[in-house]
Amino acid sequence: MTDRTDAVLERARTAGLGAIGEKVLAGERLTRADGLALYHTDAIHVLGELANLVRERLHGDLAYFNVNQHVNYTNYCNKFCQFCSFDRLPGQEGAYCLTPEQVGEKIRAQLHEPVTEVHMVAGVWPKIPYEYYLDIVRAAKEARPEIHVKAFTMVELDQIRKVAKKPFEEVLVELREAGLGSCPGGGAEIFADRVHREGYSMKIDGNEWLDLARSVHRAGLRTNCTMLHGHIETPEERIDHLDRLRTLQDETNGFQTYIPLSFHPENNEWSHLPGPTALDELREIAIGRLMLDNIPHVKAYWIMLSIPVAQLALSWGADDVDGTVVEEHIYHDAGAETPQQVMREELVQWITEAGRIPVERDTLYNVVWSSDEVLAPVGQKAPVAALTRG
Ligand code: V47
Repeated sequence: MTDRTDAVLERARTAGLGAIGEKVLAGERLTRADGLALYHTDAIHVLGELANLVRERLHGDLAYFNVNQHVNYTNYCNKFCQFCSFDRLPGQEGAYCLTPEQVGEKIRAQLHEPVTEVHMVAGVWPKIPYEYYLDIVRAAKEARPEIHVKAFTMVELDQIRKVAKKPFEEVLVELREAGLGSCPGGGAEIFADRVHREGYSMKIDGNEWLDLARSVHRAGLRTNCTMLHGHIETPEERIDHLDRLRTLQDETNGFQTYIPLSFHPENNEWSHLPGPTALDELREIAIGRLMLDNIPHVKAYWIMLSIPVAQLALSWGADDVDGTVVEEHIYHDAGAETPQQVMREELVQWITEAGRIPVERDTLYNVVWSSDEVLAPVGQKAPVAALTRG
């Protein structure tokens, strides 16, 4: 043990978190009860230090970003989630559904930028035919053949499977043939039935989300995972969510990155709720890093956190900040005040200012560029020290 880890452990003991601190230093798995203790502790800085120890054990000083582009292809949706500010019914003011040609145009409009990923997520609308989903993936690949298409949350995949009227495994093969490369982590919200019933009962529930993710991983596609926090959920429900993600990851090892999503309360049915504070957000990053000992990366999504909080999060457990984004609707409709786009150079600068070594990655964490080629060689997989499990 170094003087530094000794000092952190001492502070953990003083804060009544000695047993948890010892487990963290020994690389032992935290229990649900440990996780709850971390939600209830006032020693928030000790929590951040423990998460930072794990973050540095896994990734040293490296901090990842990518050059990506979001395309929210439609805001038509029939799920009526209480937290959502983005959904519209066809014909309503602001409702839209991009044609495959328009998706292609959006990708072509960024050809002057070194974009390596398109992130496509949207609402769910049953009248959209199966071919449409294949066509928008094909349109993205035609516009920029080398681009990685990260598209469709488990909620969208559930709808695509229904409209395809085919076994899910076949649908996944066809989407991959069209050009799908991996799936984003949204739509998980909070798995607990109580919150599902009160907040988003029209959408797939926690078990269905996990079952779909299991099938996607078995088909050989990597996905991300998320948790939407800061609304009506309790700490117990958050720990239940994290534990269920961790259990599936033990089985499939298919999750690359965990992203805690902060609820934004404007223009939706839950506008009376205050939403999380910056400290709540940092706590969520830290607890995610400590509980999810088998998921390699934790993302501080700057669009949602603000740039200063994302910079801080790089010392609270996060090792990734997402990417350049370009055009984003889900959070901006809900009141996010961050810009819609940052330049690659700005991301490099913020990460450097935060005391970390910027590494541009592709979606699957192959190194595209690094300010320290010795630590993160270009063309190779991002170096991750052995996870406790997974
Ligand atoms: O599923 C919707 C959330 C998610 C609000 O995988 C809201 O790399 C806060 O999945 N306040 C979509 N959150 C975004 C998403 C995502 C984002 C960044 C990176 C990745 C990734 C995935 O946004 C939805 C829902 O959980 N959301 N409305 C709101 N008012």
